[in-house]
Amino acid sequence: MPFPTRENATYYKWLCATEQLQQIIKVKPFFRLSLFKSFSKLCAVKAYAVISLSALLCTQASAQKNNFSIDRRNNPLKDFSVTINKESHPFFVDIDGDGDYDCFSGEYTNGKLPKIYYYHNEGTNKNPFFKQVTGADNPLNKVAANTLTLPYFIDIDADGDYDCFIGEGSTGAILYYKNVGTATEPVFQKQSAANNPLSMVKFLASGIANPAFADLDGDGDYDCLVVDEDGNENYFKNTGTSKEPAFVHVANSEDPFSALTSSYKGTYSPSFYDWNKDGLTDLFVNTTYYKNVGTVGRPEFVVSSESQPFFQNKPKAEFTFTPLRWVDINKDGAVDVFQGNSNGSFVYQTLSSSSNAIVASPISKVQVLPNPSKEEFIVNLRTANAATIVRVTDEQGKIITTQFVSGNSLEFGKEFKPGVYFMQVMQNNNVVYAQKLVKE
Ligand SMILES: [Ca+2]
Ligand SMILES: [Ca+2]
Ligand SMILES: [Ca+2]
Ligand SMILES: [Ca+2]
Repeated sequence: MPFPTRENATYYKWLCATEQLQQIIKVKPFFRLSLFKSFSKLCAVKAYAVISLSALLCTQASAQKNNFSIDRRNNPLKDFSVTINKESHPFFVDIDGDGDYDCFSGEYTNGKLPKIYYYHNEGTNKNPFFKQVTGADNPLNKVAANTLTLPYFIDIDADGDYDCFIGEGSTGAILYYKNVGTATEPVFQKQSAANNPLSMVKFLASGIANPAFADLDGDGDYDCLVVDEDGNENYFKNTGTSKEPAFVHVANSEDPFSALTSSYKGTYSPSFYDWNKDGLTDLFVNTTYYKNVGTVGRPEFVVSSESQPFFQNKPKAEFTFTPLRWVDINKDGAVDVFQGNSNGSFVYQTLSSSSNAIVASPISKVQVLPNPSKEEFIVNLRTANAATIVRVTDEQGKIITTQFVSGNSLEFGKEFKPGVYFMQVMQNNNVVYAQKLVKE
């Protein structure tokens, strides 16, 4: 029997067995069942209950383990480094829509023209196997940028394919390469300033623009944080729509990053990831964890030691821009992190426990079936009330759907693209349950 977790079959067998027993009791008096049937039903419930309870306890206990360690042996990019051998800047995205992460990397070239490297995943989402693709088969082969490339992929115009922003060195600008191809066959086209929603970013004095995107105000479009080389954190709020972004530099009390500004020079690299799975995206600056203690519409980031993750790799040198790249590269349910490195290689860190499972305030009466799903997800909520909301975000925290639950169950997700999603059940603006969903 596989080791049971909340997300595998055993747990649901228990739920199903309990359900069946309740149905049987409801529709006919229990004594009418044969002695054998009653006994076997009770045994099934008991067995799965014991297994599931221990699974829950194990999950809870192992979720306390927050140590990442460098895993050289299983590093799927261990054989690669950027050619210039200075500062790799990886980003993971399923650029060909086949369900596994592919990797692009920028580099630092100290004056020469930096490239974007493409490592195509020819393995699977469970067994990644990267192969470098060069020449015209690399969709970002023709990128022209100054001295440093920091690629960041996001579907900024909500047309179903990933577009690419590139933080550039020297000018401190952000270039925009729109994907004019498709979700399976990308074609990137550099956009003029007039068509680049972040053309106002020009940190000339600093010479670096290091972007990270997340929906920070919960209105369904991506907002952007850009950190410059001096450690200034600049908030660009998206005042447009998910299809037509319009970024506005916000530097007043509405800026959730104003208190985090630091004059420390060098290695400030932001990434967003909902580490504690409470439905609010958290911020990492390099490896420092800033927990989001705000609300969906108004984030507030504070340094937190509660459930803080620890990393083995820390940026060593100044001027090394190594944001954490959060991906579950082998779909084992635990998030992995990649970072660039000052020698051009890629650092891979995994959780020492394989269960960064989603256990934020678990309530026992939520059931999602099937998961993984090829079609829709059905969530059963026996504690739903009029104010129960199911919200689904993508891995970058962008809200994909928000739905009120009428009755005790809800069907959604048929139109989701293959990938990983997070479902949050919210009551009175609090996340009362969170679970990872996998669409196949
Ligand atoms: Ca892929
Ligand atoms: Ca797009
Ligand atoms: Ca937004
Ligand atoms: Ca969070």
